[in-house]
Amino acid sequence: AQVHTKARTPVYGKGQTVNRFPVPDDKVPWSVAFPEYKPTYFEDAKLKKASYADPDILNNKAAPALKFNGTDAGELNRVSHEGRYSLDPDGLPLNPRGRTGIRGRGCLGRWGPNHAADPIVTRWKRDPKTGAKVVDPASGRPVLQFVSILRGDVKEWAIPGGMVDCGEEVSATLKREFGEEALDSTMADAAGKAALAAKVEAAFNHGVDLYKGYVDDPRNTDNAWMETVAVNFHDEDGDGLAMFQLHAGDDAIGVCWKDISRDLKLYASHHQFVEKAVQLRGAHW
Ligand code: RP5
Ligand code: MG
Ligand code: MG
Repeated sequence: AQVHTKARTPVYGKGQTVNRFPVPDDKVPWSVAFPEYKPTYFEDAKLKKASYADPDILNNKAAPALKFNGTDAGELNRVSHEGRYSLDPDGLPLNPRGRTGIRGRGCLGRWGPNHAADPIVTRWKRDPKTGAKVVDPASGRPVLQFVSILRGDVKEWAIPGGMVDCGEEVSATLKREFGEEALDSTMADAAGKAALAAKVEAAFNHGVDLYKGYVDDPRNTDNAWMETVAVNFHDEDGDGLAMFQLHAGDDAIGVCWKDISRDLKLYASHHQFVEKAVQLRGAHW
């Protein structure tokens, strides 16, 4: 497997001046000795007051124990898709993909896995006049498009995914986040919200799982990391999802149907997830 790279981005976080301790490729795995390793400790101050965040178990020894590799009483899932993770001598979970140069949670709320869900909504690119599928001349394959959002935090194009709320089903997260980020459902009135939710509900009934596991996210640290379930919702005939009115909402500042090819530059490891949709659909890459 490839070593994580976005999780070693030299400067951590937006508008931050936190530098990661440099970790060369060969020193990423915990199994490789690295005696000089002194990761920078960083914990975003906003986590102290955030309702979604865990207590600071490193500095507050009186904090209640968290059920690592299990599920907390409040139904918070701390199980990793990557298998059992280890804890360091201070009881902090260790990133299953190795060193990142940052110790602590950084700006992630949870110690260990932070679970997200990513809806990859696709359609075929079509000629606006004839409606025929557009075929790439070099590969001879039809071009697939997906709904991409521009993230407000780092200004990178991404899948409109988001965090799984405590006790929430992943299938619900996929619909909710797509509604919030790509259809701007949070700004609609109660009737508008219900109408949008019903549309998404109907269109999201035939998802195909593409990926479950670690995300190479720039927010990852040695003790907290992103994981996701990426699911493909495809509109083969171009008369369902393909016709949705897109409006960027919540923390997204742009939204569009993006042509998919190997040259796409996307947030975190989203490139790798989109490639799986391409393989599934036999599209141009
Ligand atoms: C990525 O961060 C996941 O793949 C998902 O797209 C996203 C979830 O975090 P937020 O969008 O809520 O910041 O790692
Ligand atoms: Mg969101
Ligand atoms: Mg999001």
